[in-house]
Amino acid sequence: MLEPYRNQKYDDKEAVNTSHDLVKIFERRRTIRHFSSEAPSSEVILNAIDIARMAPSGANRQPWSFCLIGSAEVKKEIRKLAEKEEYEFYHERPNKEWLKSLEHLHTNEEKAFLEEAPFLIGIFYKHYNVVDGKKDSTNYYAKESVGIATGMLISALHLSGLSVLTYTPSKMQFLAPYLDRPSEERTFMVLGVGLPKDNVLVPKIEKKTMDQILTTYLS
Ligand code: IYR
Repeated sequence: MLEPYRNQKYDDKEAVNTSHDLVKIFERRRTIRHFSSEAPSSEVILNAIDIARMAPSGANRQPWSFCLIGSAEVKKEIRKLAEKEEYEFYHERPNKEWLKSLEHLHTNEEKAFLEEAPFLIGIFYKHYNVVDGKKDSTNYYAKESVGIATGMLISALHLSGLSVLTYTPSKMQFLAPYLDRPSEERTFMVLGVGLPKDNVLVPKIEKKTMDQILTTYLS
């Protein structure tokens, strides 16, 4: 079945102006690690997840699910479980090359932001679907699809004025069982979401330039 495509129409000038404005807005996107205790409205976050839901996915299987966490008790437990994994990552089975690459980010096993961020979003994906306890169908490109949805989620949060910390726990297996996720779900990422703490500092980093990342074949 087909239906009419009702996309947003812009004239060329509007499109160019909008794209320039968006570049300026996205140039300011940064990962922050210290959140204000002032909590944004959960409505903004729910709408951002609603936007992520519109992401393209392999065979439109939409292999993602999201957990929105605001409970202090749940955040505290996630911090405890995460810090246990991170302690191992930083101290018990350190990969020297990896740790060296992280130095400029000043990260360590302490994950206070998991409690300080007013909201956490757990993002999960599944390679297959289960119906009545049995494997029912395959999801294609599940990781790529959830990656796109996560990008749209981060963009929507940023455009709504919220700041995000993309957290990839060193070992993620602890989260899905703690949140009682179905066994076919794998953790993709955790986002800390909120407003930045006053005068928050971020690492001085460079983004690659367009020349470095883009090759054009335009004529
Ligand atoms: N999960 C660890 C280590 C870490 C890994 C990457 I890749 C980063 O970009 C940052 C940190 C941690 O969160 O500390």
